[in-house]
Amino acid sequence: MTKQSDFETCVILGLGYIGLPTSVVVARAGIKVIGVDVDEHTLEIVNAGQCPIEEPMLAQALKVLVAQGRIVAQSKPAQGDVFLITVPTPFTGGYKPDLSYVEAATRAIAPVLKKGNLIIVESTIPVGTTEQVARWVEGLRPDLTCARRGSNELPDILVAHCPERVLPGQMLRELVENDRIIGGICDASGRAGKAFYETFVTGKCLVTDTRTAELCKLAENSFRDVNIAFANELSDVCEDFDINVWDLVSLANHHPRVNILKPGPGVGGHCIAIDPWFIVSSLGEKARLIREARWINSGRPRQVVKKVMDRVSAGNIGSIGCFGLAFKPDVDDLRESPAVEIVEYISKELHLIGSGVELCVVEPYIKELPGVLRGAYGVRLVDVDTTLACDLILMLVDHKQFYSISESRLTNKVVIDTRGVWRK
Ligand code: SAJ
Repeated sequence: MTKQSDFETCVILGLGYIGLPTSVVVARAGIKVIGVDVDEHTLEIVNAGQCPIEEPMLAQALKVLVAQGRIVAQSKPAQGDVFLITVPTPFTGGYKPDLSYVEAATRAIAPVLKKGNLIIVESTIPVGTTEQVARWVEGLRPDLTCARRGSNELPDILVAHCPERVLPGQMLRELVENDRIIGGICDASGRAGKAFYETFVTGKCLVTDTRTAELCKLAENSFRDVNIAFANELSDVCEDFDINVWDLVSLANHHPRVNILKPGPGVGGHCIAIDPWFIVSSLGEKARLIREARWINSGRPRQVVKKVMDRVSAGNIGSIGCFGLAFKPDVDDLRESPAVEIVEYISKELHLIGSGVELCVVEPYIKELPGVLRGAYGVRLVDVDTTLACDLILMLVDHKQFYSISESRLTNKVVIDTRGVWRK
């Protein structure tokens, strides 16, 4: 199993934002990919050579590989050499990780596992989860020995964790070029994982134990969250001193060892807004800074709503034009998007006061409003010109095309720019 040529078939569980692009880079390395998903619609779309998500170059690549029979999508796993688990790990009400998708994926592959197989969990998971996966496999397949932490014996089933670390918008490149951290439950699992990733990764494949690999991923995203929280706190400080935060950050970043991130309306997406909780929920008091950063960032949307509503209460606002709904620039992804939360709450507040104020939204990456905004009070999905005709302009997502809007079109408007596009 540790020879590259032994990886003939890779079964990928979860054909989402990570599973699909990963299928492409694995198939391009000459490994047959069996993609598995519980969603019938996703299976139909993929098998028709289409792509259910927006990601540069992905649709073309998928079309070719599906047509060549190098990627097939199906509802149940088949036998293979390596099994990649790329399912979501959301959190439940009390910020506790929901591992039910990882457990369901493990249950789904258990019947087809055979001696020599390698299971790799790519989903972001709390520390200790990869060992839990191995224990689930042991329970489901008592006829096979499974990797154990600290054991030197070669088990029938190898288990590793290799967290995905790609940035939406540049996934196909980053999946190949980024360094990978591979945590093996035992040495043989780590070696096998490294051999697998070396079939398509040009970056370094660094081997460690599973717990270190798990925390490494959580630490990376918490690092970014804490640093964004610092920028957000600075923007509040600047406001009190009547200082332009964008100028301040840009000047401070001329220091060779300072790199302050950008303040904004909050932190969205399916990673940074969630992963830090996987540390906090395990350790509570020991992770105070990480928890505080989460509170700062998750409180940002409400601050923006308050600013807007204060301005509405001051009078003369008949319409609000919101720029962007995506969780970050130049993507169509609305998951955990602060912009969506902000529009939703402004709409609720406007409804409460029965204001009659219109809420125009322009989001070039979507064709219809997300469910939570469909039918919401005053909300309409419109074009740039209609949005610019509003009395209050609210910049929420700094998509490239918004930068070309001339500031002269904002004359006599009230402008709240949460992304520093117009820097005023
Ligand atoms: N944001 C700011 N200010 C900034 C940078 C980002 O407010 O200076 C906001 C964005 O607008 C967005 C959120 O933070 O709402 C997250 O965006 P992001 O670009 O920082 O990160 P993601 O969620 O797209 O991807 C992150 C990446 N992790 C790190 O940069 C450490 C990516 O490499 C991971 O693979 C991904 O999480 C993941 O899947 O975990």
